[in-house]
Amino acid sequence: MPADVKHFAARRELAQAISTVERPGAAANQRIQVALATSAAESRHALVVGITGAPGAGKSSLAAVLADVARSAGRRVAILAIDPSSHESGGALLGDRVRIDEHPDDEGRFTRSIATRGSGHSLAYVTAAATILVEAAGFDLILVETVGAGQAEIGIARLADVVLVVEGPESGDEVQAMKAGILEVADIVVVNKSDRPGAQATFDRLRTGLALGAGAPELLLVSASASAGITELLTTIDEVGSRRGIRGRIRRVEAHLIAAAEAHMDAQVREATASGALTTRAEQIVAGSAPLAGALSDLFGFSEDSDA
Ligand SMILES: Nc1nc2c(ncn2[C@@H]2O[C@H](COP(=O)(O)OP(=O)(O)O)[C@@H](O)[C@H]2O)c(=O)[nH]1
Ligand SMILES: [Mg+2]
Repeated sequence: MPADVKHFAARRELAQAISTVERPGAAANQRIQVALATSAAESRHALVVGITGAPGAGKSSLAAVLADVARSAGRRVAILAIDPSSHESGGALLGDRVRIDEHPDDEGRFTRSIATRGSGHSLAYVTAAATILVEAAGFDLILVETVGAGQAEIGIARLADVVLVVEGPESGDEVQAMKAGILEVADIVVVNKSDRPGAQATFDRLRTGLALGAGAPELLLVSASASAGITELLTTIDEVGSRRGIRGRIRRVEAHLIAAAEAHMDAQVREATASGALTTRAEQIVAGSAPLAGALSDLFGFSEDSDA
């Protein structure tokens, strides 16, 4: 085993490496580069599953039982819980921290919460980096839990090999609302809490609502707390994952770069807004004293080529 693999194999080291990439910069890039080299040397590919859906749908519970099933099949499983709001509420993060200690002696498990004070973009940036590190540490299955909140979905869809959307039985009209957004990025839609009344009705409504045929997501009815349908779910995840092929790591680096570019752009826009440069230029354009052409390069540093 190469030294780097040993280095990343220890969960404590992995946790520290993730802390490093939580602060973008040269040290973070160095860590990511080492991780990619480690993975390439081992030619290992992890299966990254994005788990999304409304709060309370059962994402954390599902991730936990999926991890149990995969772990008992001998797979090394990591759970990354992404929660943009957790630093405000404290609740979800605390819950996830409790889970970290559930398997303290099992080197085949890793759980980590990721919460940054930054924008959705920086969260996507850190998540992509963390996933690359976890893969390098030899985890086969990486479950990334995120909240169903627009920005996070786009990030997770770019990053993950398989996107799982979790619905609760009480969704009702929300199911319709979600169809417009989250369901579009779903590879698999799971109606959770099949032990509860209403789950079957939600499942039926979704089956009718989702266009069946090419491109339509898989639809499953499960119960995380009763551990019903979980083996089937894992099989479906693996099937969808294998259809995707082994481009996963490239996709994760792409997601990382896109998130970095978006964060950079965001910062430029904020700066131009705060400094008044944006307003000044807009006033000049309206008054005819400055051209529209070139405004993007003047304000945001775009090259003239992309400024057409
Ligand atoms: N009855 C029932 N409750 C569940 C099931 N899965 C999760 N729950 C409960 O639903 C609540 C929210 O679950 P959680 O996993 O934290 O949802 P998340 O916010 O999507 O991560 C918790 O009280 C869980 O115990 C299930 O299959 N059946
Ligand atoms: Mg949760």
